Amino acid sequence: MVKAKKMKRILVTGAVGQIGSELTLELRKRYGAENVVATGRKTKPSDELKSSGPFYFIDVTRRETVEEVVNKHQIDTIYHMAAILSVVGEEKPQLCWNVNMNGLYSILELARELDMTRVIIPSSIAVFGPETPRDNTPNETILKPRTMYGVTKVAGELLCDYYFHRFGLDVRGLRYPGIVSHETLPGGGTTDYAVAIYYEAIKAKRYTCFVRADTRLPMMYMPDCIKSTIDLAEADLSQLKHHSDFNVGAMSFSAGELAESIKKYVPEFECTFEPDHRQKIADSWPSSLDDSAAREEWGWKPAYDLDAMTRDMLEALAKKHREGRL
Ligand code: AKB
Repeated sequence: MVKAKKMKRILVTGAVGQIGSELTLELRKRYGAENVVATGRKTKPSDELKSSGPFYFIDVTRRETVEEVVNKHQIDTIYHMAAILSVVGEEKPQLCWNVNMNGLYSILELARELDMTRVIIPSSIAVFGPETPRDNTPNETILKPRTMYGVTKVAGELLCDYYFHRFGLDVRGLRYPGIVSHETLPGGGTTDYAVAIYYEAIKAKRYTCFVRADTRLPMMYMPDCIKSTIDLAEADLSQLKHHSDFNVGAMSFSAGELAESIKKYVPEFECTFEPDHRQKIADSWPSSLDDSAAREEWGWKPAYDLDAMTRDMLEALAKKHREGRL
């Protein structure tokens, strides 16, 4: 039986990314700034990320760069957020495999060798494919993705579960839907339109969306994303039947409905739809998720629906725009 231990010193990889940047700040609030070490590969961290606690540049595909920071700060928990997303993964499949698989393998091996307390490794709705039932997609279902990103996420889930069962490493992960936020832009994903549309609604009052209006995907607002990640990390291990592959749902809307929800608050906003190569990826993903396993095993419950998210996003971005920060 794997024994639950206490998380004390945390390393976040991909801390400059869309989720990692906000996750790091929340973890620093909870566990103390000095106990949460942020790392990125190349992108300059924001002033807040850099000044609020330790920050290092590492490359997850070069294990020695990770190991150095892990040893220096006696890390016992890793949130491994660094990954290449779906669109860039299709442009550069070899890079996607290298970062997502070899990077993951290094993290898992390091955690195993050092007998770490916990590793949190996000997965994605990209594990599903065209043969998967699209509506209310179950946790256990057909996993035959058509993108390299999806392939690495399926293989990653299996590898993480293997480390749990074979080595007793407490690895946990959730399948993120598209994540919408106003602090850090996402990079290279298929669901990026659901973020860009808000920025353009405030800046230009118009947006050309790269998927069809009827494209319906599962989405989640950042506060729920951070909550789901930390709630799963802190869940009672004895209650978990799944480990690395929890569906987490929050809302599901079409790109057309998203544009309409913005129009309620920005009536002059105009959205046109010009699907490109990303449409095919979106069409291979579910429209909504059955997340009953997450609800039953660790009490998952989202707070934001589309309208609440739209209000919050527009308010935050309008403020940034007024202050010249957009
Ligand atoms: C992407 O679009 O690639 C990501 C994801 C759903 O994992 N946002």
